[in-house]
Amino acid sequence: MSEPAASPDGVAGRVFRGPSSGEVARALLVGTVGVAASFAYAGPTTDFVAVPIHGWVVDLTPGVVIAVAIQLLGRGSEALAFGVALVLALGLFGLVGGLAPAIGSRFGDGAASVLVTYFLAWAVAALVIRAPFPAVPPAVAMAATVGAMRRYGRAGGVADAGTPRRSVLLGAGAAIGATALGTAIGLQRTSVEASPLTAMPQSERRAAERRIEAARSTALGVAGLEEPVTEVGDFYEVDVNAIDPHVNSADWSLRVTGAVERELDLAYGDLTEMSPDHRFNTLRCVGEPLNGRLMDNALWTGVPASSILSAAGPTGDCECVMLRAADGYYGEFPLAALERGLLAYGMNGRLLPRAHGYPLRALVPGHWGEVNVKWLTEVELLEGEAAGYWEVRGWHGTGPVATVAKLHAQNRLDDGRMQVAGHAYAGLRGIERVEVSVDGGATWAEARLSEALPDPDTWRQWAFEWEPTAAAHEVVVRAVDGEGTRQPREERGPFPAGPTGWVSTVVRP
Ligand SMILES: Nc1nc2c(c(=O)[nH]1)N[C@H]1C(S)=C(S)[C@@H](COP(=O)(O)O)O[C@H]1N2
Ligand SMILES: [Mo]
Repeated sequence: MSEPAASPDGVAGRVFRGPSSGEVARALLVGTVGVAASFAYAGPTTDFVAVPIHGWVVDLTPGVVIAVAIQLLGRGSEALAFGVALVLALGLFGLVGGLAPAIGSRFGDGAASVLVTYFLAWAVAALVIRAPFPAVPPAVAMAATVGAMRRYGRAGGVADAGTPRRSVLLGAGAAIGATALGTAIGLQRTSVEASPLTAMPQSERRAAERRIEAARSTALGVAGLEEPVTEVGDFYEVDVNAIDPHVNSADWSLRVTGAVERELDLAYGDLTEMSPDHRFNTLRCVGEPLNGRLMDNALWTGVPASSILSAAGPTGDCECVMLRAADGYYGEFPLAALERGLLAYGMNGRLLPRAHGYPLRALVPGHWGEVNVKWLTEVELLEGEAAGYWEVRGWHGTGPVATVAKLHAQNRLDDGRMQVAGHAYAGLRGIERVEVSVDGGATWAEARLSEALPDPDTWRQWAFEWEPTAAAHEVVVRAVDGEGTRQPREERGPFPAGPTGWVSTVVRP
């Protein structure tokens, strides 16, 4: 027998046996060290072994399950998917940590176990990450752990019948230590790469700030109501990633391909050199609940998509376009909508933050959030219709947004009146008025509206005050868009085409 420490469970030598608890614990320790080392090396990037696994988890999960998870858990559904990916990564490396020493021991001494661990771990990691080099750190760390355990085991430590508690404590301590160290180093690595610099040419920044200030002054001054311009840190975030892509603008370019007279390949500098446009644009996610929080407004800086499209010269018949992104996401919609759009590299007077699509995203006025592709890499002019990422999964979110009036603030005023308020949004149709009922829909009155922002695809604040006459008022609110069409009353959930109905709430004075 080449096993140095006699098997404590005394079953060695039988033909079939499952792993002992000690072997499972050792395998898990090796796996933990591997995952931690991968994160220490890669940080939250696609070179971290759990990230591609997360992509598989998302791809293999049926669209309906994802839709339900998003509705039930919101962003928690991403954390859940990433948690599953981490467990799978740990299981995969743990399997290597369990199998490799067993295979190695057939070849004799401890050195063989270390080598087999290294090569097996490297091969598995390289296959998952699809790159040879980022697979080296976890493989080295796992091989070293196997080596250390054999050495320590021979010296009478790990899994020796004499001191099981001590070895368990040591192993658990090693796993916790490796995780803490790997996490600390990995997080350090992102801050080196740094969030996109806050730099934006001074003159542009000032121009943006003047507009934002003017827009802020349109607020109705309601306590507890979101501002007309959302702060970058408060702006909702929806995407398919557990870890957003890290795009370096120096190696990035925007390609314009497909049915065009001339294909283009534009560097970051080519875009920022063009004369910029600043536009307010409200975004709303098709997957949000009726009175949800996935609707926000910002000032975006960039170049009109029309100038880039006309330089390429579209020739296709379908009048449709596919936008593709660095995270593998893609969205298809009518070319005419993109022609009104902005290719933005700035948000509220700063460079676009990574979470919102650095270095470049599309803003498609009047359309649901999902076609406002972040981390944009390619604009493909199509010859025929195609389905985007969410359409493949059953959603219908590439068209114009639905009209909505939300109710997000409720106040008792000093003079005894009650106040309700929110934002109303109808995409490019604009908001003509907001109607409020305080008797469950029997009678209606018109709410106050904030002055419209200078750009068309924007929300407006509304507020309504009244003297309470009952112990409870059922308040209902509905918007009328700029074409005179009232928000439909029929109640439907977000899947597949966005929520409909009138927001209502009971106010007790
Ligand atoms: N590349 C990429 N772009 C994307 C997405 C994505 O997952 N990947 N999600 C879309 C969806 S569903 C919405 S609602 C908006 C949200 O933009 P925000 O995160 O800046 O608010 O981005 C869209 N653009
Ligand atoms: Mo969305």
